[in-house]
Amino acid sequence: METTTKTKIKVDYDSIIIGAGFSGLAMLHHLRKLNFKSLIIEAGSGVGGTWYWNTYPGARTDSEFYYYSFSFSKEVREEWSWKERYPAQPEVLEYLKFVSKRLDLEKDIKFNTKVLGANFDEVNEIWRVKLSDGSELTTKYFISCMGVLSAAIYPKIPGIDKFKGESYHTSEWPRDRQVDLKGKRVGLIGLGASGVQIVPVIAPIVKDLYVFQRTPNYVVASTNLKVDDNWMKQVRENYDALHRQAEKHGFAVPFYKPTVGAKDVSPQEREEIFEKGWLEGGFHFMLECFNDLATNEESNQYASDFIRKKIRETVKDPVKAELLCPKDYPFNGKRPPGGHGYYEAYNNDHVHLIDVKSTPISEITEKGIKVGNQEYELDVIIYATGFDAMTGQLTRIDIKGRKGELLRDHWSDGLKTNLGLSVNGFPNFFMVLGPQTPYANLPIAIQKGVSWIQNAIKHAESNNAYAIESERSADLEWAKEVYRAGSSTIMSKGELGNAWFLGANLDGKNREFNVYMGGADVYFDKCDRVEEDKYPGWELIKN
Ligand code: N01
Repeated sequence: METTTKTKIKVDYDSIIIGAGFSGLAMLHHLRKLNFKSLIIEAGSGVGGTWYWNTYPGARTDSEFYYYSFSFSKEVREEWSWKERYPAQPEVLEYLKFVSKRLDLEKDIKFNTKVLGANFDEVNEIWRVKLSDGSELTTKYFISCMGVLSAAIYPKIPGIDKFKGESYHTSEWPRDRQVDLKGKRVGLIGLGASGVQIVPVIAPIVKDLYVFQRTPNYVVASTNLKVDDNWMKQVRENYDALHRQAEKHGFAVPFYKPTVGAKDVSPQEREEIFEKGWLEGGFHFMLECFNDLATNEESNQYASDFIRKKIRETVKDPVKAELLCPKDYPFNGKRPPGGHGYYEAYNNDHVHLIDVKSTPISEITEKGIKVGNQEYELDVIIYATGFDAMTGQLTRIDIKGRKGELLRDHWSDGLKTNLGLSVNGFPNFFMVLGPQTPYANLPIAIQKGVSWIQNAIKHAESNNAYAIESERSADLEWAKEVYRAGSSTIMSKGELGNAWFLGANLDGKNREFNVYMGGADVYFDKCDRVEEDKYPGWELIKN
């Protein structure tokens, strides 16, 4: 197959995409509609991205199946049946394998290969992409589909390499063998969404589980259910409507939008609404109870109090219960994880909760974890310590734009992107779920993103352009809007819990909103308007 795009010299591909997860698979499919010769470069041996790498015990979606999936392919929608309301990792991985097979994507994926870097050749206006197998490929368009939470971080604790037992990061869990935790003494560091999912799943298996907690989370119970044929049929019949509804929602979910604030109703009504939301569970509690939990401190306080009450009711040991209650930051200050028996697990005597906020972990030793003077002897340590989110995957490799400028240097004084899709100085480079895209349910955002990129490229090609490039003024304007939107949320106020979306979970990273907090619906509208108005803020380079 020949390339079809307008280039100054012959290139190997019209587009090279990094990553074969939700984003990469969707991007490849969309670019095929332009008759592009495309290639995905994927580090893993199979498709799946996040769902390929994160095979830790208990991994599952915090979002429900009917909006944690694509709607663009009729074949996939008709032929795939989900099994669980909150699908577990193996099911999501099977789904992505099915998408890949049904849309015949695998023939254009190069597995077991990493992109080490890429540089924009200004003379020829093409990208040169360096791969881990030593080869270099040329392409007109270079598209990152590396996901937002893929660059793992380990904590900086002295002695981390000394431990003689087994240790695993959640996102680097072994894929070629079962990790046997039966009867073992296991230590867990990290209680974000990953750690919270692990606790109740391994508690019944291990001999002792030592949970080293620095910051407790507001974990909202999620009721998982089997998806029967009837439910699946209803969703199938309404896929388009559900996705349209999700696109009109600030978090990109097809949810009811509440019209009142928690502070504006009587205490009794508030309690009833919170109870109903809690029963519905997961993101429904966060998004469907009231319209001001992320913006009004008083209302947020009511939600935070409600969850603390639930924790105290569930956890029998009052000392553990108090430790598990977040007190120094508000609900939503971190991304709230969904719980599946999380607090209940602490009612087991062999699940020990160690407060490492008051006395931090001092050292990892050959035998285990030392907190102050106390050493906890362990067979296995699990690091659920998160990611260099939103930017890490892009800044850990050498992406060089005009004049050889590195993307990480370009962002060293603050993030600047055009709607999180493009960056000035980096022509023909696009990002699906780049930094400064919405804090939202991702498959819906991905679907919008790939379709926008497809149309922007089509626009460049139909105008005979060598390149399409974001204008600096547009990047700066978007950075201003990202700051404005973030500043109006409770996430920007007071003491916060090291949230990844603020870059606050990593020493040395700039503290700034890495995501757009103004609402996915508002963002999608902006993207649509840019498309309709023929891409103001982007320049076409024709000679
Ligand atoms: O990572 P995190 P994650 N000593 O950054 C702790 C998505 N996701 O992998 O809060 C002790 O949230 C750290 O403590 P603190 C989802 O968007 C989705 O769990 O900094 N603890 C924190 O508890 C999620 O938000 C799903 O005080 C240390 C933890 O490590 C995002 O991924 C499932 C420490 C890191 O939490 C990231 O979640 C899973 C130290 N030295 C994840 N250093 C689904 O729904 C760090 N920590 C699909």
